[in-house]
Amino acid sequence: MQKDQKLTRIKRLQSNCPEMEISIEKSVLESHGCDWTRFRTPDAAAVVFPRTVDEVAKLVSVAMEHRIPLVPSGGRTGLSGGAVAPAAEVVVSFDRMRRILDFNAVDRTLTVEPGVVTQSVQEYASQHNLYYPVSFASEGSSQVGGNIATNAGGIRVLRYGLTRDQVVGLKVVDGRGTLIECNSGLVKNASGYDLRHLFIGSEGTLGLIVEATLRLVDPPEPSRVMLLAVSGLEGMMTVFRQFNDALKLTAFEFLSSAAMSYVRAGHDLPAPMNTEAAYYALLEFDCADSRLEDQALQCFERCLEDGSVLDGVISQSDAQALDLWRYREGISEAITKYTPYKNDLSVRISAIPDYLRDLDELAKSRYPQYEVLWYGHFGDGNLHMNILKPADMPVDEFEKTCAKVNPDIFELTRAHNGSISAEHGIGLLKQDYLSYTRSDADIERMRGIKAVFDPMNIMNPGKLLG
Ligand code: 2HG
Ligand code: ZN
Repeated sequence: MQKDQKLTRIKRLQSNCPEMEISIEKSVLESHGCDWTRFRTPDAAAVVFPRTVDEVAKLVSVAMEHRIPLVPSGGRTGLSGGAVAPAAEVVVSFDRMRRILDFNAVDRTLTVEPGVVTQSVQEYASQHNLYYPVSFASEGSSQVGGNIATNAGGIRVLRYGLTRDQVVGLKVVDGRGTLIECNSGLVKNASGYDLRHLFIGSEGTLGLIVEATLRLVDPPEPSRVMLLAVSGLEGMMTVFRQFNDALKLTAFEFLSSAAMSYVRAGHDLPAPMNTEAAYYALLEFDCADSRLEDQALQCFERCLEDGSVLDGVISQSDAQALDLWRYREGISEAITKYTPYKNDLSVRISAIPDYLRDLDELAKSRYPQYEVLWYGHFGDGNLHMNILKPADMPVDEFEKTCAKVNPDIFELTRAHNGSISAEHGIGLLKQDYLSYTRSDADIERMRGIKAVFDPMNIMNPGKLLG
């Protein structure tokens, strides 16, 4: 059945969009039919590579007429299955839409096509003595369109906000094939509902992002990075408060001792210091002069005295700062071979110690057979929970046993007023749990919004709202 469906879809595309590059090669279907999620098998009908906005609009009109489901695909670095095509969908890759369209030095904006890689935006900004602050480990392959569709976060959210906060203009082809232009790069625009923010974080379920105008900011001050061995979660909060009150933080990350062991083993990294601890904090702060460095060292001394910090190192050069960042940024890659089952959770920053303590107890009692790693963006309340698969266990069985505990994890998250997805999205993997964070009425409202922009349900169907 799925095979016939695929053939029909391919034929319809070939005859209606003769100008479009269409691939049905096995390797392309496999590579472009999925993201970094390991728990779903891709089975796309075809992958299309539009080159222009007109081609995208035409594609969507044809898809609407023939009810062809479309799955938008960027750098495919997502972790919730938002870019997986498991049911004979047509994948829309933006690999051929990678142009930088405009740089405006007065407005400090950069207008790009959706397939531009995040790191290219950062590099372009820095060549013009400006800065694009969205940063995360997969920035070398993730694309701007995907970042916007998932409202990507990363390591500098606490200073600069999420991708949402950088988008000042957006063009989207919605599920009706209509080009919608939002906000035109304006700083102020009090003319009613801001549709831009509906598309940001919509995971491709409302339309395809075809152009974005991004805000660039002043280059950051010279900074220092510290890696601290921390006594426990209360200690982590003390450290956060001390440093956050005294200095201008650009990042405050954390990792558990197990995460430290895996990242060291995976990347062959030396022990960062002599002392081992339950948790480590990695912080980055503006440090343009020795006065600020002194302040940081005073904070460090105070934390040593009150017992929250046991040991620590501070970078003395940019190269050392990058080396320290590897202990945090390298974790996800280092544990990929253990097919980790991931939950991406958030609570208010002040709630982290209580929440994480409860979660850790739950994990220990319900997953006694598994190793659970904690790391994440402490400074914005985002915890990444990674459960490692034992080598001899089949993936299906592992996924099922991990998922069994999800209702309890998410109930706990609800009790702490948190969210079941902080920055990775709902995608295919978390949709059964959406009601732990959003009310039934909210979900109905979202369905109503989807029907406005995508009445035929061809935009990434089966994702987010199911
Ligand atoms: C990170 O912060 C990424 O390193 C990946 O968001 C998180 O691997 C994860 O669960
Ligand atoms: Zn993260």
